[in-house]
Amino acid sequence: MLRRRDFLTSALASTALAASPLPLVAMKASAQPASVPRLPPAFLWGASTSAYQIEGAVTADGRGPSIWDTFSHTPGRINDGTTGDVACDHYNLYAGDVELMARAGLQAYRFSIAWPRVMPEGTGAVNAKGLDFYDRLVDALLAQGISPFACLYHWDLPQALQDRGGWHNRDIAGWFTDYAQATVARLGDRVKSWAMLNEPSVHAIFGHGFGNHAPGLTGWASYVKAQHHQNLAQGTALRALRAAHSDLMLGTVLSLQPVLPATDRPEDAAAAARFDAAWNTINLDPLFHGRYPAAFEADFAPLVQPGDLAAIRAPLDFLGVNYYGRAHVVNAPDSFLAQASFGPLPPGTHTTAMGWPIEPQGMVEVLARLRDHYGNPLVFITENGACFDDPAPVNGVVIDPQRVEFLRAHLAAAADAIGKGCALQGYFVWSLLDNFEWAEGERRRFGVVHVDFATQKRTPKASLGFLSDVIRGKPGTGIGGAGVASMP
Ligand code: IFM
Repeated sequence: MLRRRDFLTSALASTALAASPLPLVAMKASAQPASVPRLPPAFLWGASTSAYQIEGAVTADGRGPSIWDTFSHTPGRINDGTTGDVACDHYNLYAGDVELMARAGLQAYRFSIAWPRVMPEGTGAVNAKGLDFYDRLVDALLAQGISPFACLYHWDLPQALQDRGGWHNRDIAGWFTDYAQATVARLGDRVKSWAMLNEPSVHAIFGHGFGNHAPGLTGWASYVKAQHHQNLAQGTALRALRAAHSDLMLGTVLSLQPVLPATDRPEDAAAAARFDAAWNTINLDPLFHGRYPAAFEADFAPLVQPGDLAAIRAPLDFLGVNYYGRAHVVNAPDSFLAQASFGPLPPGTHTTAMGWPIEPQGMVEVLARLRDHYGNPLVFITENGACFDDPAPVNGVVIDPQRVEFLRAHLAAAADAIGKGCALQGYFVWSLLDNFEWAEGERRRFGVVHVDFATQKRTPKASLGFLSDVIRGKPGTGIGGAGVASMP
């Protein structure tokens, strides 16, 4: 197995830092110079995406249907009526997208593999043509010196498996492990970093509890089953991959947010504790401590078989943390989610176009919690970014000062956390491209690259130029700083 430091060194040795710099595009200075966060030289810089959100080509080369195909084609499910049928057409346009990353100086790319491309029926025969796509993508990345970070599951379950119970069927731990082994057998000679699952609690909460994500199931019992079987699949697959391969970095990705009561009412404090268990520690505690949070042990007990908790606790080489903001929570007796729900934000809190609070310090709190209560694991921020109502492209650029400021503030928080002893080793912006934002469809834009969904034209945003300058260590960068951002 690669030691952690060796892995980072080899990833950095092959970075695109030497790639040709991007042409300069003037950006109007309109604010006071902002400080530029200083991150360690070995810090890894990347961008993140997921398969269903960008690939399109949903029937190409033998891909089977996923639960998101079914869901997005169900009238009324997606707010703007779009689907992932085409999305960013990354399946066909991946080479240009890789080129953009290289020109920006990004060193790593986190993407997910679509299980229905690899196994259209979810189990059984492997679809070689589906894996060929990832082969081409990985080779293109490596040719540009970009390290591939693959995630095996980002919510696009084969529909055929949903028809057999999906995450409610305990057999899914074995199905997922077979799929993981087939995928790593093909790509593991070049892809050295593998995450098992993306945000299992979010998938359980929204897809299997609230029902506003695929597969649209509802209720607490449904959430509990989806949660336990994801945990079990994660641990089972990770152990199998570890046994078969000695040179891989294996981990998983969680969405973590500090949870605070929205008021000083005691019932909201109790609700916040329950919400924290249902969102955060429902994954963290079994992963690192081999137990479910005490508040919910009884709910999980009927599902937990001998050996499950030991399997889930398989040691991770890294933890991916997706951070967007804190949760401000109120008691909500009617909410399926532990009788708790999102409440009002503290007065004066700035928000993104999703209405999410902008709270960079929460990232430090999450990382400090991992340091203090979960053994300070090696962490990558595998997602952080923001949705704003960006202006249209003008002269080949989209000026997105709010996103620049969001990134600057969160990179400062990352530096702060490292200074406080957190084992943070890298940062992947969410997202490389504007994409299909699940139930919100295409109207919510998180990219550092603008996508015109009608023409598929890519236009870099100022935020990509900002990141590019930070990666290259240029002083004075930032909104209103030097007044210039490097842009493709
Ligand atoms: O788009 C999602 C991603 O798929 C998972 N994490 C949060 C992002 C923004 O909502």
